Amino acid sequence: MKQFDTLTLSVQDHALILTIDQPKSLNALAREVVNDLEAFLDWFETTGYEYRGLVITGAGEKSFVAGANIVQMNSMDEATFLAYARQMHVVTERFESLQVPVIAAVNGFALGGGCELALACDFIYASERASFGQPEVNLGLVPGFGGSVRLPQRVGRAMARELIFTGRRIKADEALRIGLANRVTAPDELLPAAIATIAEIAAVSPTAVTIAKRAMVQMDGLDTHDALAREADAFMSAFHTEDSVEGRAAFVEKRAANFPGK
Ligand code: CO8
Repeated sequence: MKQFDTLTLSVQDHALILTIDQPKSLNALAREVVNDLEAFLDWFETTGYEYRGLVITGAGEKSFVAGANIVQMNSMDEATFLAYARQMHVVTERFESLQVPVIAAVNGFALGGGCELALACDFIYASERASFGQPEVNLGLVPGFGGSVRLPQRVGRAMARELIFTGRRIKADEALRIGLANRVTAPDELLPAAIATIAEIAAVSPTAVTIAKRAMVQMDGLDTHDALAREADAFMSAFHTEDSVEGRAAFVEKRAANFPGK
């Protein structure tokens, strides 16, 4: 298994688990972490597709990711600061574009850049200990790793504005209520729940999941008419796959499908 200084990888069933492993700084996104996330994506995009899903979590019991590294930020010149933000834009877009589903398993603080990393995942499961927020306004800052864009997409314009303008931290139950998290679990059940969902996904057609994901990413921001045209393209490309031929034949023959994955 590939090794990184600030990340650890492990495998459970069909899931690859990526742990941001800097618990002393509550897994804040130091430049070294962001560089490792890029290197991880380089590796995963070329060799990782044997896994049917990726789970991102944070090391320790306290934090998922406590945001950008504020200490490092203070010593950055303007060009470096901008490069840091743009690098995380690229990283979050690459996570969003992976061919397999990505679940954020939020085990503790998901603040600022941590909430933004979770928002770049397909969906979020939260432990009862999780909390979320965009506290940048407390630092005289605004979200810089995509929160202004993805938080309204997830929870709606008005709720996103309230959270960003107040910098308020919300608990897991409220994150569930506003649609930020899909599910809340006991801390010990968090990873098993994410792994179980990836096992469910592993039982269906891999090509269909990839086509559905790609189409839904491309639809973000399109109007209904253009998005429906995109859905028709996606449907037709799925219809012609070997997985679809097998899936439809298996239904007619009343047997379980054995998807070839193409
Ligand atoms: N950066 C660096 N170090 C951090 C961070 C962080 N974001 N968060 C925590 N740490 C460090 C602390 O400094 C402390 O280190 P040390 O032990 O050496 O003093 C250690 O982690 C433990 O933290 P605390 O002692 O503060 O733990 P508490 O349990 O008392 O508090 C909190 C936990 C509430 C999470 C608190 O640490 C906190 O408020 N952290 C900052 C959260 C925050 O504001 N995050 C948003 C940052 S801004 C951002 O993410 C914007 C993204 C876009 C940037 C664009 C760049 C161009």
